[in-house]
Amino acid sequence: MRVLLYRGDGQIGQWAEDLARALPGVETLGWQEGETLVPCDYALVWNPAPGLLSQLADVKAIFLMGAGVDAILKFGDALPAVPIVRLGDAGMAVQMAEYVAYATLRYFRRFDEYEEQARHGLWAPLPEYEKQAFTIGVMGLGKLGLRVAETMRGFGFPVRGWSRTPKEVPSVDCFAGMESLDAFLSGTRVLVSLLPLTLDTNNLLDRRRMSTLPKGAYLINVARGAQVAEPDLLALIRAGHIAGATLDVFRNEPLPAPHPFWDEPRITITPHISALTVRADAVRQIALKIAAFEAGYPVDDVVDRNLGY
Ligand code: OXD
Repeated sequence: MRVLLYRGDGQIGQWAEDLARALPGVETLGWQEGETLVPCDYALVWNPAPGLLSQLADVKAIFLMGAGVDAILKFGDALPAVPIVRLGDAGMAVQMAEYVAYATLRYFRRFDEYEEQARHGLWAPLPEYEKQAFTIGVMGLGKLGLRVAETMRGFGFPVRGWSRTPKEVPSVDCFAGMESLDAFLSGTRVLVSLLPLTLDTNNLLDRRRMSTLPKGAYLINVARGAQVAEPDLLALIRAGHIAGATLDVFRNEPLPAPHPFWDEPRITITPHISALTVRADAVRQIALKIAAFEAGYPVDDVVDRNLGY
């Protein structure tokens, strides 16, 4: 079996070694711009180049080395008509839960304010926030969103979730569809986005919707930056409506040097590290899915191009 490996950052060496271990006998190959690809059974890609996609019409499936699909679906009709499979959890859900728990507790226990006080040599206990008034609202109830919701429930926070289609999650107040979005937002103190980026979620968090959050709300974005209208977020923070934001993703990455977010102390910036692909888990998962394809069994996490995830 021949498998093509391609990453926009060129880092395929370890993936090739791990895949050879997981699928003995597999032949892995790379590709460079301008080359003609030899026929392959499968492709593993991340941030693929357009010149490569047109050569993948005969593979049995394209596997993504990450969870997000926007970087491949943006090619639209230029994509070959073969199944595209994203990573399921693969070690990312626990990292998302760690990140969101850290950011939420930092606000809830007011560590952000204590950090600031300590910088000024100030010893001054602040009133505690009431946990029942600190509802966590998780947008996107896929594998990662569910893990985040469960983790925050475990700390005793009220948790609500919002998804495109109705879901039932124990101890989570579930909302579904655009018609319930305002009701979901109006009772959310900490808004966490784990939504995929689609035509419907691009700019979903605009000024009007973010104003629906109660005064003093926080935003944690670990999904895709383009879901947030960045100037609107900045305006709402400066106006005091949104108390702070922890952002791991941005419309343009790396976040450009002159971007005003860098100068806003109520915005905490991390460089797209909330959940890094755990290569060993990812390769194990992909190898099992290749075995399922070969045996003609159904495979999880096949991307629905109409839905955009
Ligand atoms: C992903 C990411 O989609 O790293 O996996 O953002």
